[in-house]
Amino acid sequence: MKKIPSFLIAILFFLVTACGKSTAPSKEKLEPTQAGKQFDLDISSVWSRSTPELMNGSGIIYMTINNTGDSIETLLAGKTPIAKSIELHMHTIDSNGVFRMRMVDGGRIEIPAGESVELKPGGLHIMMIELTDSLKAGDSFPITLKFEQAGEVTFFVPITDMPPTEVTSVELKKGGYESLK
Ligand SMILES: [Cu+2]
Repeated sequence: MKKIPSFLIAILFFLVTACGKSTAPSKEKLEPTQAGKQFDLDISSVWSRSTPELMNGSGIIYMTINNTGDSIETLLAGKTPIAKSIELHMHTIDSNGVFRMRMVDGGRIEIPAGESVELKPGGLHIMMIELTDSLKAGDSFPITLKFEQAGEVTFFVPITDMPPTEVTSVELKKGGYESLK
């Protein structure tokens, strides 16, 4: 048997590992992370934009909500200890090209069975009204969302300057944020 030069083996090894790395992780991260499948929900890419000062006292939360169940789910309301109230909003551009936001129709966001709804800059978002503190990058705070099927679901929202670049699911807890204490 001919001896294969060691530099060729090194190149082959590099190619194999490089290919493995480029395809595997993104798929894994899209899988729901909840152990025991407590909810038919997978909530990922959660973030709130930092506000160095308490600007007009409001803050915005973005996320992707995936309905992994086989019936429609509806986001009805939310609450957080760091704001007086929460509204479900939509960004729109009016006929004069002016950027506006308004409450979503019916005050609710529907997520069809097996589908995802993205709350992202320029579109749907969760608005925090009358914040009690500024939002510092690196911190996080709890939020409770109320769904028609799943009921109250609580998780932590990380505060960042930039949208997250990776799809990472948050850990969901049943009940309101009061139960975290
Ligand atoms: Cu808004």
